[in-house]
Amino acid sequence: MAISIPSRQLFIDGEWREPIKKKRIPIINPATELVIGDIPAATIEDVEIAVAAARKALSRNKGQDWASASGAHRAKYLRAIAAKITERKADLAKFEAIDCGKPLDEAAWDIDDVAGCFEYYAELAEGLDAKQKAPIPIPMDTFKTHVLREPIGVVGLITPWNYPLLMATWKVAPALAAGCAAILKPSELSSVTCLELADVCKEVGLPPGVLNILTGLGPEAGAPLASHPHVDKIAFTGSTATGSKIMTAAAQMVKPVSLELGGKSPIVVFEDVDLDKAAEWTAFGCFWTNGQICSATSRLLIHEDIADEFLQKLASWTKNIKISDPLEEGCRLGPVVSGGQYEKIMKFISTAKSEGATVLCGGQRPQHLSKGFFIEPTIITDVDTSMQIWREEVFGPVLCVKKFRTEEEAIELANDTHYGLGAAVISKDLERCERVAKAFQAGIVWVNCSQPCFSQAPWGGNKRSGFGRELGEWGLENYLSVKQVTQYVSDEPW
Ligand code: TXE
Repeated sequence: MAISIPSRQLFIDGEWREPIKKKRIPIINPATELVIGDIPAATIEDVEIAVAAARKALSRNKGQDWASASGAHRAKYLRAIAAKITERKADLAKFEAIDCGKPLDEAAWDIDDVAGCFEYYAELAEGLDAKQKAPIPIPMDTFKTHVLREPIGVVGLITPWNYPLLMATWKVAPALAAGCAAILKPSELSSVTCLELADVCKEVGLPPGVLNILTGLGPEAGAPLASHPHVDKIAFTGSTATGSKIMTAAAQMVKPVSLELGGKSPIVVFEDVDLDKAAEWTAFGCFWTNGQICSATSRLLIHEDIADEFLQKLASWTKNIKISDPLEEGCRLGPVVSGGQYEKIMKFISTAKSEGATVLCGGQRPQHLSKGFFIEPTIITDVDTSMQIWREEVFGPVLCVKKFRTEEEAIELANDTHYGLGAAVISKDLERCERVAKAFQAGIVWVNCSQPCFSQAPWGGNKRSGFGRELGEWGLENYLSVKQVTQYVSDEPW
């Protein structure tokens, strides 16, 4: 299937613009290792122009600019974007598949979620109008107090490569709904669909400067955005190391940040489970999107009474996962995103072996695929809690396993990590599930499942997995500033 990727420029002030330095970055299809196009590479000069355009979008025609327009007005654009995304779904899914290696079916679900997320924040934008000027009860009748919920201003949105358009949407949709003007910097490893979002914005006539999209490298395009004095907030999803740099840059200007960072999430499987169902959720929780999910439940804690039988089932389930080019019918696992990620994951596996762990299944390039960054889904046992494979985020299809005896021990092992993003528990005893869910130190907990995610529910982590919540009404709050207005209403002198 020959797919041609449109050649695009940066999207600034409602127009396509060649980057000032005219640099471009090749797009590599991770399934074939072939160059299939290129994207523009923004630098600090382009960031300056984009920030000025975004500021202008918030100040032009005072009273009718994006920030002071009604939520209902902004919602019309968000709904129009959702409709166009749905119209272009087939192409967008293919672009996602060849740009980041995601199986085509999964990519199509992502695009549905993108449209759903824009629709959802259109609804919340409409709801904002009714919430404005809501009176606050205060204990003195000589005063009246109400609250205005105003957009934070110009926001920088820096996103990763694992869910290229969806992660961008989790930030763009609420930011625009709130009335902010945004500059989106997607990952250089997979920017194609974000540039298509720019084309959609052009088509629906989104006012110039409201959304600017700068593709490019992290240090060249992301860093100047994070440290820019006229960017009022940064929202970031990516590695903990880069998140820390962004926080440091933002701290210089006391700029708010929200950070969704890495994870090493546990899944605890008790002895009373249906083994087949539990094996399926365990495999799905770690191997979905090739394990390239911040919340992947990549540490399995299995009750020792069922460990041997469960691992046998899990291994045979895992060996049956169809690994192929993402465009091939029935593909369940594509390549990892890049040569760099491939090397990094293989190194994790070899270090685990050298530290004494056992590879129960996988751990290699699949024999039937000689090209592409493919790695077999891998299960690693005989793991010690001091090993790198147990402690560090792999961000690949690698599950490591430890046995436990008691509920207390399982919770202690689950929480023994610097991260705190997701956690899952599988058991028929729902009271136990509730206890364990409460005890997990994580922002997202799944009971008898792993990974489902809904636009309406909060998403984010604790500890080194970051702070702030995306999605739901929390996602909108990220981009709003609350202003207290108190009026003296008595005729009596104060
Ligand atoms: O991430 P980065 P990379 C983890 C995962 C992966 C590792 C490296 O473990 O193996 O990170 O991936 C931009 N200032 N996650 O290198 O660097 C960059 O251009 C401003 C987990 O891709 O965090 C991209 O747009 N921006 C994760 C974004 O930051 C900078 C998803 C993320 O890139 C920058 C992705 C800088 N100095 C990777 N340097 C998750 N939590 O979902 C880079 N960027």
